[in-house]
Amino acid sequence: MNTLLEVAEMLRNASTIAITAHVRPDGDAIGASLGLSRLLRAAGKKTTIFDLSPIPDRYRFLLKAGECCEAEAFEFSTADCIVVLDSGAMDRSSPAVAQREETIPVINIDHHLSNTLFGRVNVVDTTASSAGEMVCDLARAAELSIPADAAEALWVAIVTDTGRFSYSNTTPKTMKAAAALLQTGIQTAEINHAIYNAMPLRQLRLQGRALERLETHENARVALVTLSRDDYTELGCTSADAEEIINIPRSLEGVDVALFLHELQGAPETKVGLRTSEGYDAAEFCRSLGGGGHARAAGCSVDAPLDEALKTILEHVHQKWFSV
Ligand SMILES: [Mn+2]
Repeated sequence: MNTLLEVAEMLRNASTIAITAHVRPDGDAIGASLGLSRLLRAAGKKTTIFDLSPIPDRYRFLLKAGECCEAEAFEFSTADCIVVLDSGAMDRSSPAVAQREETIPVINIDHHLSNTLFGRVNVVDTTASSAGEMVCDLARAAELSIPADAAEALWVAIVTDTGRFSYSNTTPKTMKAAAALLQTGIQTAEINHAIYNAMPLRQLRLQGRALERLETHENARVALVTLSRDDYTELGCTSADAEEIINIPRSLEGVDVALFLHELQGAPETKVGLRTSEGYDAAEFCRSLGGGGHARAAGCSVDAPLDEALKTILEHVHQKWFSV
């Protein structure tokens, strides 16, 4: 494992830095990428964020022209290093990373318990709430001040990965990082509104559909919702509209294990999102099924249609946590 000080030194000696994050990026992946890119640009570096897509509509207000591109449009020979943010494994990010790892140093900055240390340089801090918080730590290590446009993006990263400062990953250090971002004068109420209270109708309808599907198991200690490919098609939604769906089963009284199972368009498998209470290791559970994540929040895929995947997952849940 390396340190953020070492990364700061590498970045200081670099002139062009390529940045990416995990596929189907969430608020943290997007916010951390934009935040790092902007603070490095303010320090005089050239940066490009590649393959950060698809960006869910609720985060589009953050984007500025010329920050992001497809890997095909980027001249990798100009890059001194590739920073991969918020990604637990090489295959969780753009294939362009694996294709270049021999020739360009890959810097892996992440907070997932299941991180495989796939980079040439690896900083994995499982106590950090978010990759965004780690970018704040990196800025401090590099003695770089955070400009307001970077602060806006990093705020989004921290707010979304902590569930608006409500999950157990929210620490005093998280709050201090957030306070430093506020200090730059960013309009956090407006940002929060854009993320949480400006949902397109289809997204609320999708939540309604999921709520109708709520079911409980194991004496209501397990709650889950499902969405099929047909649900997405019928409501004109994609999985990018489903980021908050897991909060539906998670919010039910007495639930220790919350699950969201859904079928992705154009893929044969079923995606599984998992949120758990203390004493139920979500990362370990998902790792045993080829996925990964954090202790309280993790995910995996099951190579089967929804009904079959649901059976498999419920059997695993029973075996692992409720069979004695
Ligand atoms: Mn994250």
